[in-house]
Amino acid sequence: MSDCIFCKIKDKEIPSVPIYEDDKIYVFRDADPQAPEHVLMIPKQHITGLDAVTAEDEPLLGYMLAKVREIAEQLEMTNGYRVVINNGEDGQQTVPHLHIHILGKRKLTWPPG
Ligand code: DGP
Repeated sequence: MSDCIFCKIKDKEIPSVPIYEDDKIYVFRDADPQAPEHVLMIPKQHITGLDAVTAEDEPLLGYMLAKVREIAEQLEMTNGYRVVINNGEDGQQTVPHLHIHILGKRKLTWPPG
């Protein structure tokens, strides 16, 4: 989508620090990290958020979740990590392109704010 910041990042029109890329997803460092390691995994396909996911997208979502462990291993998050998907206004989603936050390398608190 032409005015989507994460589509522009995926298309390399906006620079980012790449962590992993394949034909379905792109993983890059979050510009406003909330932990010593904080990356975002996005689908290359523009999906605005969890509310927009259809049955057709289920294999892609499964693929993304299954990839998380690989990314965590690559980033040496050996002591655990957290996976977050913010959705909608109350979920504090600020970028309307589905993304999975992967945070680690510190003891994360619970509950989230
Ligand atoms: P969320 O609140 O779940 O929509 O998270 C959006 C995240 O995206 C937030 O943690 C900051 C990050 N972000 C926003 N703009 C950019 C950008 O231009 N580059 C990078 N690397 N991250 C961004």
